[in-house]
Amino acid sequence: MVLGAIFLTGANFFLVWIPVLIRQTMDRVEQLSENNYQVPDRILETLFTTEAAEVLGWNSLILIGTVFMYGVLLFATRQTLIVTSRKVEFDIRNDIVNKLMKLPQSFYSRYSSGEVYVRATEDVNKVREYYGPVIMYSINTITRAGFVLTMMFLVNTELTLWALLPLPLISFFAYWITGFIHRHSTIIQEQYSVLAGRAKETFSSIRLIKAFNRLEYEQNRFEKESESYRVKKLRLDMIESLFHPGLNFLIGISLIIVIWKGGEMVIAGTLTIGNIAEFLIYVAYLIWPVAALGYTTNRFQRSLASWERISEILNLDAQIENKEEPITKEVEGAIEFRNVSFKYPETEELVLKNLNLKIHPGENVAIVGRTGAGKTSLVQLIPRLFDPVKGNIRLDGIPLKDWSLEKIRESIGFVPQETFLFSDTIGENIAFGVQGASQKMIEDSAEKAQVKDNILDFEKKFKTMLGERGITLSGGQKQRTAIARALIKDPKILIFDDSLSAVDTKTEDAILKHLRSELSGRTTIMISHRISTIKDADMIYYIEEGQIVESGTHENLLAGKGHYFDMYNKQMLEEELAEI
Ligand code: M5T
Ligand code: MG
Repeated sequence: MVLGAIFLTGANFFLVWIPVLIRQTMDRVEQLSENNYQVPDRILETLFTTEAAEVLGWNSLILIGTVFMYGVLLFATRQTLIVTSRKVEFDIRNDIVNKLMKLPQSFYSRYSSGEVYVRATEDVNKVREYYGPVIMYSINTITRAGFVLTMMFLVNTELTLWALLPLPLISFFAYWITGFIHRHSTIIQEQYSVLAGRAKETFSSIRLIKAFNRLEYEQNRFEKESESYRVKKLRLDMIESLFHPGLNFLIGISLIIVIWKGGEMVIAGTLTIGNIAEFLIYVAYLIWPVAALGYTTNRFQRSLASWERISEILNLDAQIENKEEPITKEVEGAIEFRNVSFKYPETEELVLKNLNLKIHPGENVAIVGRTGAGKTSLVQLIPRLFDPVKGNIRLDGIPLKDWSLEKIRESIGFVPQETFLFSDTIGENIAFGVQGASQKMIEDSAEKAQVKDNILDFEKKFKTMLGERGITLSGGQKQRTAIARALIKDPKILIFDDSLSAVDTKTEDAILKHLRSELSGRTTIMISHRISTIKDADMIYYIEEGQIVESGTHENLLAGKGHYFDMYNKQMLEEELAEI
């Protein structure tokens, strides 16, 4: 940046000599014309030999040289200052994304994804503008105005003062109009996000809209937002169209003053014609730096606001982080909850209350309970998606907080309740958790999850694209793909959060058989609403309102005639009814 400042000062140094050269040339030409000098017919051939040609030739050459130096230095300025600002932008953006990846879930419930997106893009861009254009224009304004004003005062103090008269107006005008444009662009930007968000929502739920016959309603809703955008945009366009004519009007006033006052002085004999030409150029040189003063003040304020928003994120505490020298040894798979209480950051109510649970390595555990009982919340604590508010969780007897986050997460195969698949091929979706997974690994885990045959039925097999630009899997296919994704990691701990709910009982049996035979020696936690899924588990926990109210094997629990027994009977009854 220092280098850029030096280049820019140099560029402006050369710039101020251009009007001087023009003045000299004009004054010499005028002298020659007063002496009735005869211009030779073929001026180029006689270049540098006749007096007129000498004046024009030499001065042109020097002028070209000066302009050339100005151009080279300006290029060097941009290459240093603007390039620096791009690098700053690159660093800040990486820092933000790095931070965003680590921030706790509570951050994401506080900020919408749109807001997060704007901070990582728009705000970073505004800060870049500070390092680029704002600094560049500021240096430019200072050095150019310094050189130009010095020259102007050297030539004629009175005319300088006259010429400077309208300049503050230009500065103020630029400040006012860029401020106005900025305020309105922000409003328009917001309106645009609303419009884009609505369009995205509409098209991703297009099936629902058609099925509920809401096409016309959605169309009208969109049109209303679109109309509001149009009106706001047109207003901004009008103000923007005012900018250049307005600026030109003020410039015109400056130029008229120079010609008027300068003309008087020429007539009085205190100034030459060349001086007027020189002054007109000086005034033109000053216009942009002076306008830039208003413009940069505005930009500077915006950069500052953006920087505040960015540093707010950068200064946030990641909360769930590795402590110094975390444990990275191999995981055995013993999990213990000790008096664990948990609530979500955005609510007050405890979701888990003083919960105790002990799972031995290789044990096959099931968690059942009514909807909203806290099953999902419980298992989310194991890979530390959240931390408990009270009590602690131990993995192999060591508090989770002492473990390396990467190690814990690497050792857990998690199948969330809601399946998320990326817009990528099925193969890539399965391989997600393992870098450089081989085709064989992908196929094996698909086989274990009982989804391989389905995939082979697709024309492009494992290369079939999913999501927006591809096919949509059935609910059960999605779940099994997610199971394959967990299995491919070959994890010590497997967590299935209601992951067989969309699978028929026959497929479920096949999956469970595989899990039991091949995956023995792994700790498995299975959440389910269906007793058939979990009746063979080593241990079943019944959860109600964040507490374990019953535990034991299937037989034990039935004999206890409690909640589990009721649940079982209800399901048996339903099955019988279904058979009739
Ligand atoms: C238990 C609340 C939810 C419910 C309670 C996942 C989640 C849940 N909750 C939040 O406030 N924020 C969240 O991100 O916590 O919910 P659960 O643990 O999801 O219950 P479940 O898994 O036993 O239910 P289900 O329907 O999956 O069987 O009050 O509002
Ligand atoms: Mg759940």
